[in-house]
Amino acid sequence: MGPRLNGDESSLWQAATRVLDANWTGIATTPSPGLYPHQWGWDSVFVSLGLARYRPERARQEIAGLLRAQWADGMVPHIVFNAGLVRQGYFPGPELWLSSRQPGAPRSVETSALTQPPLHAFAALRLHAAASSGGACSRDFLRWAYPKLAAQHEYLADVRDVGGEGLASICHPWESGMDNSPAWDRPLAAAQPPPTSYARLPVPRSIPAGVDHDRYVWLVTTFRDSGYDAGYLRDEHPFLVEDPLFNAVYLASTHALAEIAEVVGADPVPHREAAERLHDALVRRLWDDEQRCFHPLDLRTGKLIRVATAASFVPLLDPYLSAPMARRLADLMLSARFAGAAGYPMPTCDLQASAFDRAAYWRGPTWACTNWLLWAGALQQGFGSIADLLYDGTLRLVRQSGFREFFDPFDGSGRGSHDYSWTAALLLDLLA
Ligand code: 9WN
Repeated sequence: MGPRLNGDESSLWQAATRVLDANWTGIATTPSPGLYPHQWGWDSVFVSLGLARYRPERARQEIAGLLRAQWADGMVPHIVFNAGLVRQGYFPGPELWLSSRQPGAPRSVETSALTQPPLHAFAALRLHAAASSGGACSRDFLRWAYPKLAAQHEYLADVRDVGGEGLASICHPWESGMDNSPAWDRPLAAAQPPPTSYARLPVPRSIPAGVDHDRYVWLVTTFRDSGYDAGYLRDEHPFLVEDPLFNAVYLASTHALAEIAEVVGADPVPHREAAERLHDALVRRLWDDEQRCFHPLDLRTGKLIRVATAASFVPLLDPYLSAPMARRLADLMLSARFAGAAGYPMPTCDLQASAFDRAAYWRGPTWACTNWLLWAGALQQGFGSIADLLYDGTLRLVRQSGFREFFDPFDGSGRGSHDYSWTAALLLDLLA
């Protein structure tokens, strides 16, 4: 099974399916062999988009694994631990989160207590669309998933709308998916942990270590010590940000939820109304007219964080984004600040920002997942040539350097881990 491809594309296709098959544990697909041995939220969602193209049943299993780990309040966790692999040494493991002591956590698996960009409903609808003639299995799956996805969205609307204006806030850089984005430097620096109180394990990877990692862990322990309490989050937690990527994905998934509701015979209207409110709040709160792009809003200072990153453009996914705003985003994407000297789209940080670093994880390198979101956003806005740039650039990166975790935006060399699941999966989605 698979689309009609030329010789080169067909070998890429085969190689990508080998990566995904090798990273399948029997329960879920790990982001990368060795490095991340468990199931991750938005990784699995992206993986499901690739699996949908050749193993639709497993694509559904991938999303089901996340939804089965949902907490009683509707939160879908960003890590679902594989009990058989906890000794592989990923830090922080279940011992940090202590989910098994939380009354609202699932009993069957241990999980983290944070979430990640909620692309789940968007992906579930895409799986359905990719299923041959909308198949019965796929409709059954949507029937099973719909109440869980709706509960996930209710959680975001209730517990995470701390600003009270309709957007969901993230309470940790890990929730953004772009851990060490320069956008988090200021709010993270303002969160002052006590001296290190846990034993650091060596971190054998390119992720931020040292003081930033200490702060990441401390933010979790302080949230955990409150019993992961919504009131604590609202009134005391030091890191609380409304992020354009997270909220644009939330909005795209809310539209998808309305369509899923129609497929399963539920009422789509509340989801349509929610999407309208989200669109209004996104534009009202995160659009920066002076800088002509979206920026995160730090709820603890009440100020926009004015560093343009790949996240600034993800609201292109919004079907009701006004044409002038979409045009401004496109102009910035094509300007010297994002296209400039970079040979490959799309650097994760403004090339002219002092924080830009071509090698440093989410501070400059290009990633298949952000490219894919922007490709989907460009298609949504009818920006065919930008979509082509992202499509061709992403294929070129993989041809040149393989299924790497991320890539140098100037010369396309591969960085981080090899055989990365979302790079393989999103390539399949692009080729299909
Ligand atoms: C923390 C798995 C995850 C991705 C994130 C990426 C990185 C984890 C880490 O790896 O985050 O969740 O250990 O740094 O930043 O986007 O989901 O691939």
